Amino acid sequence: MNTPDPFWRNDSPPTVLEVMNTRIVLTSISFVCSVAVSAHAQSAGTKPTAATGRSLNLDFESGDLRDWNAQGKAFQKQPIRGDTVSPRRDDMKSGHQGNYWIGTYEIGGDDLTGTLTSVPFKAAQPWASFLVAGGPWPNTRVEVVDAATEAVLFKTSGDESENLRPVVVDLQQQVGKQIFIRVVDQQTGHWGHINFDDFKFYAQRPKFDNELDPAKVLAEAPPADSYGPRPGRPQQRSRLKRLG
Ligand SMILES: [Ca+2]
Repeated sequence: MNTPDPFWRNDSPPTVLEVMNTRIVLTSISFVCSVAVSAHAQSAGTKPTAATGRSLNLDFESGDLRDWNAQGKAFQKQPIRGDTVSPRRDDMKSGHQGNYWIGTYEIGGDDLTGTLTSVPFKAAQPWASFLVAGGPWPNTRVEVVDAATEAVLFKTSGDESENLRPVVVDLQQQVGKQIFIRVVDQQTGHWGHINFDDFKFYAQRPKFDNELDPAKVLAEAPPADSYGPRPGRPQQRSRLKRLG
């Protein structure tokens, strides 16, 4: 029994239906490829490097705090490995990059405080992003700082969620200058913690579906002396209660 040749090996010209089927297949392949390229472009970024060219540990994938200086108890035993959020509450997850991230609730709860400061590094590209979550307070924040003047170039708090979300940092005026990152947890009590991960550079402004707007977060932030839960938001469960 002979297997019929495909139309492109057949002497007879292809039918209209065969041509249409081929066009549909080719269009589908093209669409899938373009989506893949687009997704890659949005997720791609460049790791900051030391002067030697070594990639800095700004995503904590070394599993330790090399390239960072931790002050205070909030950053002891960091970084956190894996999603420790979803096992204790079913409405949130860590959303971290890779295997490790910073979450100052996860080890010692809300009442520990401290700062985590990166080594200085060159602003190699005009745009950056990092992942942030945690308390919405002025005292739970991440800063990008000018290393020469120590002026705070950018800051954002969390949005009272554990789900890490990307923020975009405009470094167009800082390209070539030395900067550093400071992760601040000076808040105790309700949502007194900060989550952070994965600082990267971009040549163009990156776009993220779940981007966090720092201006909106800061505008909504309550005064530093307010400790009450905010209406309409889920309350953070106490680890002590959970363990007890
Ligand atoms: Ca990470």
